[in-house]
Amino acid sequence: MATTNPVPRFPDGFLWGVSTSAHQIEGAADEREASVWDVFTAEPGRILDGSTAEVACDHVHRHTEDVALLAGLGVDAYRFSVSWPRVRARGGLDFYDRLVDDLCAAGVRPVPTLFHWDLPAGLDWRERDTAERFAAYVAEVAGRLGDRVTKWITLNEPAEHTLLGHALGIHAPGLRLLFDALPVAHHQLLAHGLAVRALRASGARDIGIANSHGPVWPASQEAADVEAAGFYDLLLNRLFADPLLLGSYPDGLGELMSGDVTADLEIIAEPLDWYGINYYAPTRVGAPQGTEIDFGGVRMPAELPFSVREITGPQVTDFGWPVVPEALTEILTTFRDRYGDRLPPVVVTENGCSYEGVDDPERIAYLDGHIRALHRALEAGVDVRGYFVWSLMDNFEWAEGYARRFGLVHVDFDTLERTPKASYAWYRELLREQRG
Ligand code: IFM
Repeated sequence: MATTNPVPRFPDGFLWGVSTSAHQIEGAADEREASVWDVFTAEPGRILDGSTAEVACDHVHRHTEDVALLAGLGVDAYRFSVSWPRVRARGGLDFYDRLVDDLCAAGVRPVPTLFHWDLPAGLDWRERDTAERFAAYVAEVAGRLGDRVTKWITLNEPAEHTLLGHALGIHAPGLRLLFDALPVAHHQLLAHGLAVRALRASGARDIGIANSHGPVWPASQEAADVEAAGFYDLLLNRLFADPLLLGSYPDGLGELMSGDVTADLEIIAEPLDWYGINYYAPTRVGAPQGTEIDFGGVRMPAELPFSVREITGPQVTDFGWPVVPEALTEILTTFRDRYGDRLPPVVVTENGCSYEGVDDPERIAYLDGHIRALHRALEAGVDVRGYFVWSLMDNFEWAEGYARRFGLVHVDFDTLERTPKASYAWYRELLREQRG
C-alpha cells in the first residue's frame, strides 16, 4: 500500500541508487563470449521456465532508453555489472565505455561491479589461477573506464555463487560439492583482494564489495537448533566478512580450508573504502532433519549440519521470501557491534522484492518499510552512506528465469517494452523529498 507518512530525512550526500547485473539484463549474447550461465542454462531442467538470457532486456541495444529511465527516476548512482565474457570479446569494452559516457552525461554516477556470477565458460573458481586472471581483467577495465568511474565494486555475493552454484548445484556452474566448495570461496576472496590492489594501482579510489547478509534466527532455543543456526550464520555472515574485515577465517571454517592461507589473507584484507550489504530477508535455521528438504525449490541435502525452516507470520513476496524490514536494522547493528572500527562505512547495495504487476503497492510498502528500517540503523549509530534498490527493471532471475519480477520498471519480454511501475514514481518522489 502507498504510504503517506514521509520517510525521515537521510543525511546530505547519502547515495540513492538502483542496481542491475550484466547477465540479467544485457542480452546481445552473440556479441560476447559464453559464460558458465550460458552453459548451465542450456542444460534441460535447470531454469524454471525454460528461458535463456540470450535477449533478456536487450539492454545492450536499448541502453539509451534505460539511461533515460535512470535520469527520469532521479537516482544519484547506477550500480551495473561488467560482463567479463563481453570484455573478452573483440571490442567488448566499447559498450561499457558508451554506457559510462551516457550515465555521466545524464548526471548519474556509474558504479560498476566487476563480477556478478557470469564467469567466462572454461574458467573455474576451484582453480587459484582464476583469481589472477580476474585481477588482469580488472586492470583492463580500470584502464579503460577509470577516468570516469569514481566508485567500484569487486564482487557480488560470493556467498550465493559458492553456496548455490558450487555447493548445492542450483545455480551455474551446477556443482554439488557441499563443503568441498570452500576453495571456491577462498579463490573469490583472493580475486577480490588482488582486484583491490589492481584498482588502486590504476589510481582508483572508493572501492567496496557487495556481500549478502541477513540475520539467522534459530528455529527454537533448543541447543541443537541454536548450534545449527550459529553454523549457518558462519556461512552467510562470517565466511566472507571475517577475512575481509579481520584478516582471518572464523573458527569452525578456517580449519576446513586446505593448505596455508596466511599470505592470501593479507591480500584479502586489503582495506576497503566501504562495505556493501545486500539484504532481502532473515533466515530461520534448525538442527538437521535427517532427510533431504525442498526449501522454496532449493534441494537441501540431508548431510548438511543444519536445515532451513519456514518463517511463519510475516507477509511473503511472490518469491516466498518473508518481508521483515526490522531484520535490516538488526543485521546492520549486528555488523557494527561485531566488527566495530574494522567495519568501514556501509552501503546497502541491494534491497528489493518480487511482485507481479505495474501497479505494485506491495513493492512500495516493502521499500518504504526497509528505508525506514535503514534510517533506524543510522539513528542507532551505524555509518550507512547509501541505498540501492534491486532492481531498475524486471530481468532474468537466474534459475527462476523470467518468473520473478524485481523491477521498478516492468519489461514485457515479448516486445521488450518498458513501463515504469507505481513503485518507480514512488521512489522518484521519495528522492525529490529527500533533496528538499
Ligand atoms: O537477482 C538477484 C541478484 O542477481 C543478486 N542478489 C539477489 C537478487 C534477487 O534474487
